[in-house]
Amino acid sequence: MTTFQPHEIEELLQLYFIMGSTNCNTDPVYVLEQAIEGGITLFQYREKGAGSLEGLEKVRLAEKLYKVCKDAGIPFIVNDDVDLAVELDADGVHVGQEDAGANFVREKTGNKILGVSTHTIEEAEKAIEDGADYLGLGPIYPTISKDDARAVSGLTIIENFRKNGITIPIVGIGGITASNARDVIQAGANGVSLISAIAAAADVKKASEELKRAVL
Ligand code: 3NM
Repeated sequence: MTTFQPHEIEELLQLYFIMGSTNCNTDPVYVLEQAIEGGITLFQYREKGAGSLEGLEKVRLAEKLYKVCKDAGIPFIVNDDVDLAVELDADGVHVGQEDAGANFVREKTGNKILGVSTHTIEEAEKAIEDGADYLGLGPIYPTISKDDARAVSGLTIIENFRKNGITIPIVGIGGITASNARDVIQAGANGVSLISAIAAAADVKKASEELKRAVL
């Protein structure tokens, strides 16, 4: 695990790739390697949804993906599974409002990166109080990658958070592609996080490169 300063976390969020085995059309290890070659800045292992791996299989894939990230110098974040993050000594954890409370996660994970999905200013203020390093806001656009996604928020949620004095790093999520990524940044986000625009692309490396150009 590497410890990051706030300004470093802000930069890491620029092109934040999220993926688990069910999001890939081919070997997840290869998908991640290609995404890294294409220029992603941060990776989150998110093993969720129908057909997702469990138990030892989940841990084994996490270990492989963690090694790919380590070798490439890309920080590795675990979605939701605090025990897995601790076991791997991952660089961070991301939790939603339905997962373990951010204060509990902060206590269990020390100074790992802590990301929290929030939908209202109140949730954001609580997350910040609990020690969040960045906030995830979404779904900005319609998404097919999250079964229980909330109603689409549009770019206004990002603008509203900024207007209401939320200054910590923000990453937009949900339906983000190379065509709309720039708008998300212009609305006030520090970066974009996405699954399908990279994981389901016919050419993962090329898709990542296009996204990188869009957010630079
Ligand atoms: N969280 P895609 S939307 C994991 O709204 C996730 O909090 C969301 O996948 C939220 O880039 C989402 O394929 C899925 O739309 C993002």
